[in-house]
Amino acid sequence: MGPKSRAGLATVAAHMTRVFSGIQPTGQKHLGNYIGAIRHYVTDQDLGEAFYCVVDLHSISVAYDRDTLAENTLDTAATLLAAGLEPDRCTLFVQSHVPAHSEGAWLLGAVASFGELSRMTQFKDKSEGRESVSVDLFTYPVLQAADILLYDTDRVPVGDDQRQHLELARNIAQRFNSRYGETLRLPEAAIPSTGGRVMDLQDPTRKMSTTGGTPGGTVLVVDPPETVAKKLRSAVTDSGREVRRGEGKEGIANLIEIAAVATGRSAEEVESAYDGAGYGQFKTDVAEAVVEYLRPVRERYLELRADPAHLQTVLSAGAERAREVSGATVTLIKERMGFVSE
Ligand code: AQP
Repeated sequence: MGPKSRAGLATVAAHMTRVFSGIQPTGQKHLGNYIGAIRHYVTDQDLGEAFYCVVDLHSISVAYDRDTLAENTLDTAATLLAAGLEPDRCTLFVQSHVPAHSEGAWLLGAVASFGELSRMTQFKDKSEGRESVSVDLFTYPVLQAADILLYDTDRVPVGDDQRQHLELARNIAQRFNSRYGETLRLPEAAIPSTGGRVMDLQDPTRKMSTTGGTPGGTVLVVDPPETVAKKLRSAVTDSGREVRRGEGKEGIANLIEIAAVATGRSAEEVESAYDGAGYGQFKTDVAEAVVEYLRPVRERYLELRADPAHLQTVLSAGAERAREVSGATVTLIKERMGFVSE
């Protein structure tokens, strides 16, 4: 977007690198969320201006429990703060507190096609075999595009499973710009090369997941240390002995990547360190490394969770800043689309 297209919008006139990512309040977050996304939110806080959103509107696209939605939202916000997000270095907010997201989704829906939404693999996976599928599940990627595009986002730290949705957000922005004039910035997905897709420990052919994973194969960020260790020690591997990635070794490859992240090494360094060591020792060491990796996050999480008033204060300040930025973009989008101004 050229600077001219933003003339008059003081809040976004001086563009600095914008980071945006969203995370669902679907219960406790898991090690995949942490390694694939959350830890990058923390490092990306200082790239420019970062916005992180607990996407509660997304979470109602599948069956959910209204009695736990609010608490789960606070749990997720507390997990992000416990991981190292700092309210004076980033904007943390709840999606439903910022109406521009829903409005933006409706407006951008005008340039999204039924055909492209039908091709989204997440929609296919989550709707398959269900008798009733919500409209929100189908239009989920348009809301996600609005989330991202309303913040003039350059960079979106996400796990590998979000690649297709990010591509769609770029296509929507491109189509909008060619139809209505240069308006929306094209975001880039920032997907980690190690840990971008953490696999389920009991079924390493599928990703660790909140809704589709096995309980024993899903390590929660706030699991007690003994539970974390047990889940990792019982991870399914194969009948071989070599701590190497390769054909038919999905379980070991997954543990190698997890170990690499937890100990700050490359996957190759982990492989060399365990040359000839066998799986037993390796699994014990990975379990210990992950326990230590998550320990400070869990401790801080428990402190934060004991102070809901503090969480609410952080989230209301975040929503205020988010409303300012996203509201300006919605105003511009409407102007470009030809709506009468107030
Ligand atoms: N297994 C994973 N490995 C790496 N990254 C992952 N992410 C999710 N699973 C993995 C990334 O975590 C961020 C938040 O995802 P979300 O908002 O979709 O949260 P969720 O619903 O709890 O995540 P799941 O487990 O993916 O839920 P399901 O499978 O039930 O929909 C995103 O950046 C995502 O890429």
